[in-house]
Amino acid sequence: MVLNLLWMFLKFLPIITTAVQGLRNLTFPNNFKFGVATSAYQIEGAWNEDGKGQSIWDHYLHKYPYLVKDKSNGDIACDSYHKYKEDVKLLKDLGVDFYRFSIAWTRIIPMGYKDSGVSLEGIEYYNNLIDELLASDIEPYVTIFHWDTPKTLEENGGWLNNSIVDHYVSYARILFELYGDRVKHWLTFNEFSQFCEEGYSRAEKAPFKSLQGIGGYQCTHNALIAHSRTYKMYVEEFKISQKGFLGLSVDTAWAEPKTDSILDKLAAEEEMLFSYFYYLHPLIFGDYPTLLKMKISLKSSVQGFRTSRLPKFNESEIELLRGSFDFIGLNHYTTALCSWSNQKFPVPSELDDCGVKQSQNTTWKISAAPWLAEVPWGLRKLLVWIKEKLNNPPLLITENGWATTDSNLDDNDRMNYHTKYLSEVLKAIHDDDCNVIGYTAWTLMDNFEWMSGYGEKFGLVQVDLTSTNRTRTPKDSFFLYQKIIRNRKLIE
Ligand code: GBH
Repeated sequence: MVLNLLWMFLKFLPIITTAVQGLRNLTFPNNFKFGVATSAYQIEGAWNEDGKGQSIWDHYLHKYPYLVKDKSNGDIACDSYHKYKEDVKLLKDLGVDFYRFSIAWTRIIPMGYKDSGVSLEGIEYYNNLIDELLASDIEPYVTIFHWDTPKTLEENGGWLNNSIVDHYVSYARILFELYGDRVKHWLTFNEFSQFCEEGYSRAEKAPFKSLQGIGGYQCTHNALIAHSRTYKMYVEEFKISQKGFLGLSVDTAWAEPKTDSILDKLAAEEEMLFSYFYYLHPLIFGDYPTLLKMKISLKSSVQGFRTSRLPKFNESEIELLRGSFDFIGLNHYTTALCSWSNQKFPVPSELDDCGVKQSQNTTWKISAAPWLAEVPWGLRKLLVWIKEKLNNPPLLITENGWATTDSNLDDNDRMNYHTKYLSEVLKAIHDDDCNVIGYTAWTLMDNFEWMSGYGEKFGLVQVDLTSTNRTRTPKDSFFLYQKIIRNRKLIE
């Protein structure tokens, strides 16, 4: 009898534990952090106030306004330079653990150059913002560079000229000295691919250069070195006293094979190599992936270049790069289907070097941004890929969000998107043992969406662009996220 009961109990045990597990799956680990992100040019405005110098975005969008879909720019944007206190109130109400924002280099050092003098008003602005955040129990997570290169440095070649590394490192030093007592999480760069390949190879972002197959690689090379030197400086001079962590944000879509065929699987791998492994491999193993080096070098020689279009790291740079982070930031929005392309890309070009064609499944829901399709399972696959290929680094999702054309308060699509993507994060944590330490929604409020102007809205908060007051009103997604954060649990 007793034995029978015991037997019954043992038989039920798995059922009981699955139920518990199912429940546990909706819950985020205790130390998991929630935040929202913005960037300086997209929200601050006040482009020429209080001695701020010009960035390439100020300069080029004034010079070529027609490049932006609605001919707008970030001159005023959400006016956060003047309204930061209101922003922090919203953040407090939202209940986030941290706020990821970026510092405008030209507010701190108007002329950009090392030793060219700082702006006290600019310094004061971020002091105030940081203090306001801390007073509200919100941790500042600071992006040192979100694409707004000082115009003066661009006149000297910008990220194509390796002398920018010194200027960047000394700018970063100033930030650690000024704010490191209160800022414990730093991101050196936001998305190499966007300001490098789009900025210097494809002329799709400032400074609108089109050195295809060359510019993007050179820019990335210099930025990677700048990152690793900044990490070394932080570790050697600041980390022990300030006790902070330094990482960077790299973006990638998940590359899914278009069909089950071996060829499509290889194409998807190739896409991951060029869009992601390329940037992360040096930081983990010290150098670019061998396959990438071989392919670009081979193509370069066939094309008549005397050396590879992909620059080489020397021994000391490799030494500096290897392991140069405390955590990795991931910006992720969508998934692309991959197959080999028979399309003629320009030669040379990064697209040609990779050679993969991307498409979307016709059944996927597409956002107001045509590149952004809702494919939640892609995030889980990507997180597992990162765990396996990059030795399971501490991974902070630094951006994830959904675009709409309107800024209606009942934003169901955005609520669905965040819920679905967060549930894939939970599966990756609980079922796949991925080391995901936090999640950041892009973005706090509707703002200047680069070449799409104000037409694509990613915000949890609506901003009335017609009022000089830039009135902020939380959308439904704001309250959903608030609830998720408060319960540390997804709402079924
Ligand atoms: C982020 O980049 C940025 O960090 C942020 O500033 C921005 O506001 C946010 O995204 C929303 O866009 O398929 O050729 O049309 C996102 C990076 C931008 C990468 C779009 C893929 C597709 C271009 N993504 N891009 S294309």
